[in-house]
Amino acid sequence: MHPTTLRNTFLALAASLGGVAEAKDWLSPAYTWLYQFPLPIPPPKEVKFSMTNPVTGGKINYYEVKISPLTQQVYPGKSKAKLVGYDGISPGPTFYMEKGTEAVVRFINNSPTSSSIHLHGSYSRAPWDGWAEDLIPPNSWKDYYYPNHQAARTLWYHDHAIDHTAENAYFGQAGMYILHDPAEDDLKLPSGAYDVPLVLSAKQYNNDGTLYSPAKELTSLYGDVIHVNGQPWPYMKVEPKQYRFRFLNAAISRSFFLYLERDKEPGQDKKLEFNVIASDAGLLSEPQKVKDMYISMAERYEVVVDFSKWKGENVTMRNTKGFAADEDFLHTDKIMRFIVSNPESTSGSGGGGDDGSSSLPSKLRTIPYPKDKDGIDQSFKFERQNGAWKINGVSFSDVNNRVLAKPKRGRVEVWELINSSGGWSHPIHIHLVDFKVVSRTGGRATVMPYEAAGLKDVVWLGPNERVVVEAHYAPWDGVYMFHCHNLIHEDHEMMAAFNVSMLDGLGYDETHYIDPMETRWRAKPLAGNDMSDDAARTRIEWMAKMQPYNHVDEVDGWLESYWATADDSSATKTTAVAAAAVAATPAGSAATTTTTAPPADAAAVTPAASTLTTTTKPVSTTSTDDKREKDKTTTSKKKRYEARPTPIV
Ligand SMILES: [Cu+2]
Repeated sequence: MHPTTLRNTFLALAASLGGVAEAKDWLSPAYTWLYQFPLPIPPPKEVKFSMTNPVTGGKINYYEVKISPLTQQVYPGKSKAKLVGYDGISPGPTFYMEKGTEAVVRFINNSPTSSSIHLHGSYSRAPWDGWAEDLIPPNSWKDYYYPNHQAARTLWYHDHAIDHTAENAYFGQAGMYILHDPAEDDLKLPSGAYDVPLVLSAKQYNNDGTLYSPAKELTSLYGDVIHVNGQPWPYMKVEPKQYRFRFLNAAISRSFFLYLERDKEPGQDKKLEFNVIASDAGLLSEPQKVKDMYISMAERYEVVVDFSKWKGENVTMRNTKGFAADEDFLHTDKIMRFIVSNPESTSGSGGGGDDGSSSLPSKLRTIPYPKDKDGIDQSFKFERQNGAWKINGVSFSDVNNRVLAKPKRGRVEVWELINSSGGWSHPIHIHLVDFKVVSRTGGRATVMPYEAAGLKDVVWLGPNERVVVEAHYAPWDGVYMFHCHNLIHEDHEMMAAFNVSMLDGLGYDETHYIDPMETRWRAKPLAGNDMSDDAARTRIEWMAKMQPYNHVDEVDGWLESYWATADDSSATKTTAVAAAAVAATPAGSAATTTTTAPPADAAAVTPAASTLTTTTKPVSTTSTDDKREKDKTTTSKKKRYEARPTPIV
């Protein structure tokens, strides 16, 4: 029995004996300051320097983020909570990025535990995707190279360290990363002070005001204290105008079913209308008018709320009790309060168009859905076996078997996700791709309109649900993770990998980035020489010369013309070779020692120890390049696509 359950049982027992009046009201000390503290807004992350990409002539922005301990006074009069956050704040600073400007972000780990950083929503190359075993140990650093080339969207960066993601994210390692593009800017959606990030989370505190740790939890930590941008139940003063709110559910186990109500006229039957305009992969095709909205862990939804009808009133954002698997407590049905002023500001340029009007475009964008495809290519059962969380019976520490899919680069695949674990919720995140939610059967038995009208990278697999998703496995090859985003489940092995295979005949002689543990990109210990701006420039130049992202606009076209003439079997051989090598261990490809990974059965029982030990056994994946057979039919293509420079290592 995990601690929360034990305590709940005690409280319930005490209540039944008349000893406690309100069982399950609180697990934390009572928090009595609802709507009394303002909503904090994380500061924007500043660029350290900009430079020119030596190959493309484009701009690269360079940032440094220090992962540092901090304290936060959550309970007035009690001890401060001890957290670890990006730049020593939680949530971390917000990155504001423009499409077309690449970024290199150096994460410097000044905390006592290892980290790995995943930029969720970015098709980063595998070595910069935050592979769980690609750790940045304490007193080390790693540079992450991000393309910023996708459509405008709300991304987030968060910890992904093997076996410790839940603790690290919960204790503060999460922040927003907002990508703009000109097409979205042209829509004149609410901007500036009217475009507000709202990072939701749910936590539990100890009696002294410090944060309760999820480290020993085995199933879920739902939390009884709801936070927005790090503050429990805050308020926000707004003008009677339109606001764009970017919701991110950064809770480790709690889903939300949100709605708005006027304090004057509360009630589930009086929910207020708002528009959902964007999801994980950016804008929807058109605004979806709703009165409530589900948001599970790691999902992002952007909404526009028009406060002009509620001048001088309070509007409260509520959560719904009694849905999904989540445990409810006294105030978990409340999120935050908006205090709507009477007069509008005369200076604001946001709020829906230059004139402050309340219009919203009826059409937002054309969604690049993958081409329709029949049938099921992969089927995954998310299940609980003898208390362990697994995908098709496999644990992430089962390194010989954890590559569960080998989609060929550029192919569209349909994946079936089945919740076979009884009453639990599993938001499923597939790295690299944006997918279409095709269908949902069982459970809620419907795809919500705001899920269907855009592309997503997380889909909520509710209790007893089966969801079908379809994605284009592009633009890159390489080994990526997919997993449950209940981070307790993820840390306890509900995670696996897929290997987007190299194509022999693509005829595009690129430097490969298939191995997320490749030595040259790994973290390095802090050393004075490395940390100067000059050293950083030299390193960025070296990375840029290998052109990880240069041809992204052309790649889709190349893949399309490849598949127009190639048949599936021609690529299978390569796929199998590459997948086997990486499946044996994801460790570095530069080393030459080949070792066998340990047997997996013990790993399933004690995942923490055995998973970590497997990460130190590198195997060569470069040999797979040598084994590739050259496809004679693509010689002309090969000439057309110039060769890349040899990597400098
Ligand atoms: Cu799960």
